[in-house]
Amino acid sequence: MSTPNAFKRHLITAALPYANGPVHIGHIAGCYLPADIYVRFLKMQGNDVCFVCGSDEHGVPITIKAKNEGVTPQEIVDRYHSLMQEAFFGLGISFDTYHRTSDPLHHKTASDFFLHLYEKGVFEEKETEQYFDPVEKQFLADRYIVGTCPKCGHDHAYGDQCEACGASLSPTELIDPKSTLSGEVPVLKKTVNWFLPLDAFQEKLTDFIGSKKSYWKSNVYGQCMSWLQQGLHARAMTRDLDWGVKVPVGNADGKVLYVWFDAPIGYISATKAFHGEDWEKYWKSPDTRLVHFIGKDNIVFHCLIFPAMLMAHGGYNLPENVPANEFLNLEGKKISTSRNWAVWVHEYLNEFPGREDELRYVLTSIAPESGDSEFTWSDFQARVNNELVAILGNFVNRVMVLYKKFFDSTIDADVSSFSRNIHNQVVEGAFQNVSHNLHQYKFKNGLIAAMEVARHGNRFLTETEPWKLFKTDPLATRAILNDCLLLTGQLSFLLYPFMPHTSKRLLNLLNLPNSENTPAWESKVQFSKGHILSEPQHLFTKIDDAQMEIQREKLNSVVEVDHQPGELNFPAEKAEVSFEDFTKMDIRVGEILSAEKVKKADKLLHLTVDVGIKQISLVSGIAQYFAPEVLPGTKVCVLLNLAPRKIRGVMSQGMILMAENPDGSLRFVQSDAATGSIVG
Ligand code: B3M
Ligand code: ZN
Repeated sequence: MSTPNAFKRHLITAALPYANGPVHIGHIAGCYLPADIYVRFLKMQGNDVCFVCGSDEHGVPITIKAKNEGVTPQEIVDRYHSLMQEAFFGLGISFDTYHRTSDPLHHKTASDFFLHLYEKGVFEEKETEQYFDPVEKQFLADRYIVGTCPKCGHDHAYGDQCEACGASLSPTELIDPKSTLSGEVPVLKKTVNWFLPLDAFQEKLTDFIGSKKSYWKSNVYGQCMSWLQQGLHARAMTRDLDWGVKVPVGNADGKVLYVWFDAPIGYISATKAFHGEDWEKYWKSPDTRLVHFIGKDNIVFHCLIFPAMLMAHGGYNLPENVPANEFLNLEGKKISTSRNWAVWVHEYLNEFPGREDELRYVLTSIAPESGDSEFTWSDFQARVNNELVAILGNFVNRVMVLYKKFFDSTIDADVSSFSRNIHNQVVEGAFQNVSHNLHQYKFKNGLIAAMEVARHGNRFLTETEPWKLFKTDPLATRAILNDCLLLTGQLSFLLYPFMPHTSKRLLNLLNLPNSENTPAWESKVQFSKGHILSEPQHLFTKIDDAQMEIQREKLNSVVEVDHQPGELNFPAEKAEVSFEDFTKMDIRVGEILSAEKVKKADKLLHLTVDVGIKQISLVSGIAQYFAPEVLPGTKVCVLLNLAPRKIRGVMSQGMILMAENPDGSLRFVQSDAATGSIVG
């Protein structure tokens, strides 16, 4: 296996997240946190590392979202670009640059890359027939066509795949296809696009992947081999769409580069943005090592398609490793942006200020490194309380408090080495163990190895009982506590890649210099005579049940409003109900009296509605579609006898009936009958 130490330079990339939604804990655990830990560690070891990321701002979903909201795609990506950037920064993800693919530098880079391949004659120009939505007047991406699966008969298969039987499909195979944009039957229309002949790279890619067998993660290697065994086919690298990087050749009006062609070039643009003229050595020098951190759904693009693009271009390094992770689930279900089943990082940072490292710690501990894993709030609470508070925090706090009590927080002689050799062994072992694991992308085990020093410190205190010893032997007590101060210093370096904020706090407690620069790996601390420690302060505090209850309630009050395009637009018919069941529902015409936003909930409005016999309070997930000030006076239909429930602390005593457009946007079901009239 190639060892990172053999290289001078490292270019580390983290997948560019789509700028059509905020970042959630699944993204962090799967990609950004492992990448950040790895980069911090490499930098501590004195490597020249460039860590790039940015927003992926092209692609059809962004155009659909813009259409739904009646704004431009640029407005959508501006909104999410800043939100994501702030969330990453807040959590301490230390990108050297966080770029964006709508930036002119990226457009030029991607355009030049395409042109280079075009001029080399790499592409195949092909005329194909594509589905076209006659109402929306646009070609339809595969995902925006639904119909009946030719293999299993499922009536809601997508143009690229049937999720019922797993068959991969092409849109023309669907029976009774419909556009999810307008609901219309799409028509076939001829169009020319440029294809990358992946089949021509089959052999080179097989050699490339084959050479990784001994040291790539088996899930990544296995997935690549399975693609290769099925045989690669030419893939279109351009699309008929007006949002993206324009295809830089003649006769290509209304066409842009395929989002998966331009997005990985985003890594190159980001490197240029950071390093200017020097960018090339990070991409082309044989002493540079390229590693892509991604989630498992991006494997084929990073391990086969992007390498084929780089091979076709020539002069570029190929990825040395692609340590893709699996998925993180949340409270028993798949995380879903469209269903709002997620813990959003920007919300976490607001609701748990100063607790960035608690999230980093827990997400590293449960990272889906070799299989899907799960986040639950009760596990989060247990790990914070039983590990961070009870082990790490407790050790450091005992040392700080005892030092203050017995020695007025003042060191009486120079202290630079442990009084007992056992500590050296434990600390050296921990540095080696963390290093060994991180080199192999085993972040969970790395963190356990670092925490071992805190466990050791606690055992040492328990065995030596300095609080008892002081009376009879103050000198020995000092030696014990000095050892513990040195252990605390070592912990600040061992934990730095995983918990940089805590690392800083540890140095602050010890009152040691704490520069903005990355500390060196295996650094040592020393205290000079007369050094005064800072006031003892808890590193972590317990998370109580009430805080967790709020989070669980928040999750369970999720209202489904924001659908991904193509998703849920034509749900299958529901099972039959009896007339009697139907008449159980008390639906009445109501009039909205007042509407206001629910605090810290982007999608919710709190409404007061007059339903004739009374006024009720309702919480409705319609904030994205209606401004609160336009609602008073609007006539709506309300299901009155739905069991009341609290949503974000506000009582909701019924439900407003909404109709959902095929594109996922919502409209009121309305009647001009008098307020209070029964519907049924
Ligand atoms: N934006 C997909 C994703 O966010 C895509 C990654 C691009 S990396 C070049 O999962
Ligand atoms: Zn099927």
